[in-house]
Amino acid sequence: MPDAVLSMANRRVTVLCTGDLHLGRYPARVPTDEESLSVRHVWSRIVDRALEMEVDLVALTGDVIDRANRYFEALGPFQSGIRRLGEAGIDVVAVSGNHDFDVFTSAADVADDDRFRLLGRGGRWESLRLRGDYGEIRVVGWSYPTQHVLRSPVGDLQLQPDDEVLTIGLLHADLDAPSSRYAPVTSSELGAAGVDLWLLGHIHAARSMELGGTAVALYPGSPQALHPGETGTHGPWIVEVEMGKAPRFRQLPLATVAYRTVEVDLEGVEGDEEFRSAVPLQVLEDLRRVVEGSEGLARVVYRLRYTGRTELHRRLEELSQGLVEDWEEHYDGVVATVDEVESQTAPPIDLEELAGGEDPPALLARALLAIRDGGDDGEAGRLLARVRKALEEVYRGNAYRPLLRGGDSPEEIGDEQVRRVAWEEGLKLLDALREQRAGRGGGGGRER
Ligand SMILES: [Mn+2]
Repeated sequence: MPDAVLSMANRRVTVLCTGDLHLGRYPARVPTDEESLSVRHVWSRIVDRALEMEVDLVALTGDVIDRANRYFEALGPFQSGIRRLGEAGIDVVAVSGNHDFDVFTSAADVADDDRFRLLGRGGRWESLRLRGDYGEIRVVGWSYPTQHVLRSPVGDLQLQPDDEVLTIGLLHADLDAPSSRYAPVTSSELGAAGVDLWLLGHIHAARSMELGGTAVALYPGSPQALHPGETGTHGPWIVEVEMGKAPRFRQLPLATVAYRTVEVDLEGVEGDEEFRSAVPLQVLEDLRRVVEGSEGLARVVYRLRYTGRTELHRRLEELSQGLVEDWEEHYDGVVATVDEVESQTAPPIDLEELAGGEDPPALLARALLAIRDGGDDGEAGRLLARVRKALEEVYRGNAYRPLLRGGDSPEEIGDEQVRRVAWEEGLKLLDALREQRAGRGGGGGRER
C-alpha cells in the first residue's frame, strides 16, 4: 500500500470550510415561515455532511452569527452543530468577523467543547497544532477585536517557518480592497506569510485565488444565498490539502435558496398568448438546469431581463404583473417565483412603411433597407464607410484586440462584418430617433 510508505505528516487532510453564515438572518424575498429556507437549516445540513464524509476538520471563517440582536436566536442552532461535530471527534476551528466580533466570543464560551477552538481572540494571532489520522497540521487564526479594522492584520503574523507541517490560515478580511474598513489585506502579503492554504471570510460569492507556489486562498462564500444580489452557487467547500501539492477544492451545493438573473428573449413574440407561454418556458428551462446541479434546493427567486424586438415592448410591465405577484412554478419539489422584471426590449420596426417619409427616420430606414439587400449607394454607402472607419479604430487600439474575432489587422475587416454592425447600430439609432419623437409627443411613433 502506498500510504504505508508516506510519513504521517504527508497524509491528505480533508477540510470542510464555510463562513458568512449569518445565523439568525433570513433570506430575502422568500416566505419567512419555512424552516427549510432558514440559515440554521442549511447549517444543520452542513454538519450532517461533515459527519457523513468524516472530514478531518471543519473551518469557520467569521460572520457565523449575524450581529448582536440575533445572538440568542443563533446560539441554540450553532451550539447543537458544534456538539454533534465534537461527539464525532471532528475538530472545529473558527475566527470571528465584523458581524460577530463580540458575540462569537460569547458563543464560543458557551460551546465549551474540547474539539472547538475560536482562534485569535482580541485581534492577536493564535497558532494551534492539531493531530489526527492525517498526521499533524498547524492552524493559525485571527479574530476581529472591533467591528471595523482599518489595517491589515497579516503584518503581525510572525510565523515560525516549518517545512515539515502543513499550515492553514483563517481570516475574515477584504482582499485587495485597500480602502476597506474590514481588515484590508493583499494577495502578495498572504502569499508571503508562510501559509499553505488561506481560508477567508467576508465576501459572500465564492472564489479561490492562487498566491504563488502551491499557496492558495479560498473565499467559501455564504453557504445559504441571502438576497437577490447573491446569485451563483452557494454551499460549503471541501478542500483536500497535502504537503507540497496544490489544494483541491469542491463546492457542496447545499443552499436551499437560489437567486437567479436570467435573460428572456422576446424577439418576435406577438400577442399576450405567446408572451404567457414564452416567459414561463424560458424560466423553466433555467430552473431545470439549476435543480439538476444542486442538492436539496427548495426555492429559486428569479429576476428576469427581457430582450429582443417585440410588439409588446410598451406593455411588458402590465403583462408581467401577474407573473410577479402570483406565479409559482413547482418543479421536482422546488418552488420558483419571479421577484422582478426589467425590460431591455425594443419595438419592432416596419422599415418599408417608415421608408416612405422624408424625415431623418425615413432616410435612415431607406439606408437600412439598402444595407439589408446588399446595396451601398447614397446614405447606405456613407453609413457603411463610417462603420468601417470606426471598426478600424477599434482594431488599432490594442486594448480591444483580445475581444475581436475574425482578423488581426484593419485590412482583414470583412464586408459582412461591416454590414452586420451597420445594421445593428442603425436599428439602435432608429429606435433612439423614434423614441425622441414619441417623447416630444410629435406623433412619429408607429407602434400602438
Ligand atoms: Mn463580514
